[in-house]
Amino acid sequence: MSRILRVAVAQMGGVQLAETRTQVVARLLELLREADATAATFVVFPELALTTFFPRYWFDEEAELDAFFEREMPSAETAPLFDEAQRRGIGFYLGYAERVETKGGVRRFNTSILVDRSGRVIARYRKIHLPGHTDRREGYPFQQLEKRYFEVGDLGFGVSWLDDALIGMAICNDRRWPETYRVLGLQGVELVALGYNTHDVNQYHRESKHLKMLHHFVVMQAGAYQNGTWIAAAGKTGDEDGHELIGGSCIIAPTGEIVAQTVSDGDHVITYACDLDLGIEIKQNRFNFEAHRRIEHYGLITSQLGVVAPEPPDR
Ligand code: CDT
Repeated sequence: MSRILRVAVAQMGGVQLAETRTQVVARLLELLREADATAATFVVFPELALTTFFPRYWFDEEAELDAFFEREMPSAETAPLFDEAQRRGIGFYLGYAERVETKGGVRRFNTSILVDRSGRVIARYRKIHLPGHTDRREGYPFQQLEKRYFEVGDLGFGVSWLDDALIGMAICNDRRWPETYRVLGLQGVELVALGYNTHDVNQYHRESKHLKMLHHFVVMQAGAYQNGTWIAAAGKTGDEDGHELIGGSCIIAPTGEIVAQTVSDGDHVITYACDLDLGIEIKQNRFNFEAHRRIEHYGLITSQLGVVAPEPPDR
């Protein structure tokens, strides 16, 4: 008998700077209800779902920056989402900016959590592949200050059982790196939940909209197929504070096929009945890691960071 998980991807239109947490949570609640109406039992929300994508702005004052961060989860403002999800028996993935106070000082991460159907946080992931820069870039259409505002995640790429589905998490830029999927794949992941915020233009080089979408999909389709896993990717889309975010939220099968995709520029739910056993054939044959991987030849992947090419021949 196949194992079916009805997965919903809850795409959001832009979250404007002026929107309060309470207003955003009201939108998330509506998306949750829509997902429930499609009989979904697991919902994926975007990266930094509770606020605008604030790393596009330079902040001088720590207090200004901290306004975008959550000190606890759930908080008074986000508790209604947890309560409603529990009432409806729906699990979810939620991305947000996490602020933690430790003996060593304040730490900030770009985080996602996995919440089970009883409203309990069962796993946390802190974004590892932080894009952007730490300095202010004059003349750019926007800043990308994730490297300034967040620490590199310290929890690794893990997997957790949510009912009988083995779920891994990743965030936005992580989807462009094959290592993300392979580390999850080596733990037998069956569904990668992923939230993102991707601008429709690059900061420093021109790229056609066609290529932006191609790259968005191609990395996830390859990651799904090469690891025999489902991927559920939820983004923000449309206008966010005058900046355009790409849509293309989607559900991808372990075959690499896109089985569902959003079409609108606003809040929008898509649902698919994911057969978690669909990846088994791929995991047992084409990408049977145990039988075919040759780790004795992969050492450079963990021992070397950048490219070291041999000297070109003298001409
Ligand atoms: N949020 C996020 O990770 N955005 C990145 C932008 C990369 S540009 C340096 C993305 O992969 O879409």
